[in-house]
Amino acid sequence: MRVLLVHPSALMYSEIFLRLEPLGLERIATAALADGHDVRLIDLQVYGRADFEREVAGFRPEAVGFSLNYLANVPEVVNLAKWVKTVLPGCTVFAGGHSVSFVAEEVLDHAGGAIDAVLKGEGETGAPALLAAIPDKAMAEVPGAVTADGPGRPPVMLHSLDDHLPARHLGGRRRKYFIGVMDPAASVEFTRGCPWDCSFCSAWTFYGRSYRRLSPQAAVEDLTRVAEPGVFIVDDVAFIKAEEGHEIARELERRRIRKEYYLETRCDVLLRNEEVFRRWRRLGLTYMFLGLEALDEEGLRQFRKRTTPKVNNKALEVARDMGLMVAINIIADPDWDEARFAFVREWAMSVPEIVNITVQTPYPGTETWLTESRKLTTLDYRLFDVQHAVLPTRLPLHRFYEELVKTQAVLARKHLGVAALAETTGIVARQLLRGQTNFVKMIWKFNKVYNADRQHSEHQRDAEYLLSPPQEAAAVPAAPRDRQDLYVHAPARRRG
Ligand code: B12
Ligand code: SF4
Repeated sequence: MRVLLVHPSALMYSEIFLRLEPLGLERIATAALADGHDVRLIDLQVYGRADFEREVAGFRPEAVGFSLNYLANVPEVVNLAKWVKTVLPGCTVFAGGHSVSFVAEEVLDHAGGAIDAVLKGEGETGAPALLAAIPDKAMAEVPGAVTADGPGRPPVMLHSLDDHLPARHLGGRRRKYFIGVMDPAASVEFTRGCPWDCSFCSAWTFYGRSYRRLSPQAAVEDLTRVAEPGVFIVDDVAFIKAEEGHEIARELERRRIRKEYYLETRCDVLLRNEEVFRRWRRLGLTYMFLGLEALDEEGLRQFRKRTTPKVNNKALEVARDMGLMVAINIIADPDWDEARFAFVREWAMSVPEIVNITVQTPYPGTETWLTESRKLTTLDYRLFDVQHAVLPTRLPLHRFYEELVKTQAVLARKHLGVAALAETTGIVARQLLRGQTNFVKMIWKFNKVYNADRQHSEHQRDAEYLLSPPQEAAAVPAAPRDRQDLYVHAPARRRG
């Protein structure tokens, strides 16, 4: 069967920092190729709408699968699906990915028949099963599939992550993928899932609070297929288990593979497993993202981060001592006033790290979606991008954005600091020599993207599709004791 896999376009506010390859779709492509399908992949982060239309017209796919990891991409994907059905009425259209797994019925509804099925959960198992079911019109029977007939059987977890290493050759325009100064950058996955349960996050509810890994052999095999010198490790929390990180490191040392790495981890994990991070530093680990989220005890408790300001500060010291370039995330509560923004700005200026500010956003699939007692002020999917306030702000909304943008400017200064540093160390010059301009362009785009008037005016746009509001908060216990309603993949003890 001719199958076209499609990743939607990048979100404007993220694109200035990074643009990464669609790893999930590349893995699904491998699974579909193994079943003998003729598979193509188009990533609209790096190709335009005209390219997509040309691909559909030329390839005439019998099935089109959209990736919907991000809620803000829902309207775009629904409209693309409707367009596909008008030009190829016989084509089966399906969608899968992180966010759509939590709003499957709503998305089918918005599409009004243009999306035949939403596949919840991991796609490496679901997509091949769905493709196999198309000729018999048995899609509703596929585990994880939600169709016009309603939800069917629960999704099945992949037996081994070693199977279906990403089909990177299908993408094209790989030089467009970058993260900060790491330009170009490929992505790899060593582990999947997260055993913590932060209240604002859906990584744990998607994977049923499980945590799995690729074998060190498969992880290294995948790395050897990566041509780029820079690698972003997509794991939610890198090197949770020190021994696993050591095993991969050992193999890389043996095979003398050295690249530049960017990873994300928790402060407590960095402290607990300092040695493994030091070893990876020697192998090329250069950039680290630490999700601090809050600066005070109370904030950390509210987010159920299960860590303390003391641990966080200590971790920053350790990372500095290792000579890593660290980026930190802080979550801005819409309740912040001028004084709180000023405090955060002051703090951000006092630390050498790059500080990133995102706005607290209750997403479907998170606990805060159910427990957040403040009423959502908008149901426009496009505003659920952690750069807009979707909860009531204490300050007038425009004022809130002014403060946010002013704070983002601190961030910009940090970035410009990094740029200046990069320039002095010759990184930018070397990138330009190699024709890599993503990072340089990003520096200039910054002021254009972060703009209070624009962010404010985006709330006034007409919304074609609206998110269904969460159930009345009162109907939901404050801290759901039985969290099974949140899970996409059921936790191990419930599975089966
Ligand atoms: C790596 C990552 C990123 C990378 C993006 C990589 C990329 N090109 O997509 C970067 C760093 C760029 C990123 C940025 C952001 N991210 Co992010 N990210 C992740 C993370 C940690 C892992 C995703 C990943 O690559 N996994 C590995 C691959 C192999 O899996 P996958 O892509 O999920 O695909 C699997 C399934 O989803 C499914 N699937 C995917 N597509 C399809 C398609 C079909 C047809 C089917 C059937 C199945 C299917 O099958 C795949 C294989 O099993 C997740 C958390 C998580 N654990 O999922 C958050 C997560 C997805 N991100 C999140 C957020 C909020 C963001 C940002 C908005 C945050 C920010 N601070 O700016 C930005 C927006 C990015 C954008 N699109 O512009 C939220 C999503 C919230 C939401 N509901 O929308 C998540 C869930 C984290 C969280 N805190 O809850 N992110
Ligand atoms: S925020 Fe990080 S540590 Fe917390 S549940 Fe999500 S992935 Fe895990």
